[in-house]
Amino acid sequence: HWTAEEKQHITSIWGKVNVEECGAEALARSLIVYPWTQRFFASFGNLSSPTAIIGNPKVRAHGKKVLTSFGEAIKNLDNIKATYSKLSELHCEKLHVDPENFRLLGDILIIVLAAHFTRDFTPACHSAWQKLVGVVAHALARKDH
Ligand code: HNI
Repeated sequence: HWTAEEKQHITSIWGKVNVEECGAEALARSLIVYPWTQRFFASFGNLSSPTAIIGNPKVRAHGKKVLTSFGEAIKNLDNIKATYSKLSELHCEKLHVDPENFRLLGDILIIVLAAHFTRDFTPACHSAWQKLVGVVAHALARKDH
């Protein structure tokens, strides 16, 4: 259900993404903007201020992990549900993350990409990424393993 153009927009941006940098930034921003998500990361230590969150090495490492996992979706665009089957089990059954939070993180990721790749981040590109983060959120949220 992807057009050739959509795939192109997704992979051309992805090819320039530094997963460590953008992943850390996206996770840190989402912990700041949606502070209730901090409760999932109590073991990460000091999240008491934006500066603490941005400088927290566990936030950085986890952000990289999350964005690297987006890369798996991009490698398997036509098979995202199966790709995320184990991860959806982890997030829904074990961690009990409210699925709305997947959408919120996806939207933050788009803001981070737009900020990093201003010139390349065209409306068509935005649209392809918006669709991708929606499909990823849906795949992570599914209950029917
Ligand atoms: Ni998420 C662990 C991917 C959204 C809370 N998460 C992971 C792991 C990956 C991952 C990969 C590591 C799994 C493993 O170790 O086997 N998470 C993703 C992706 C999204 C996402 C691709 C995209 C939207 N996770 C979220 C959200 C929350 C969240 C929105 C909570 C608000 N994730 C967690 C928690 C863990 C986690 C909590 C376990 C962290 C730990 O190591 O203690």
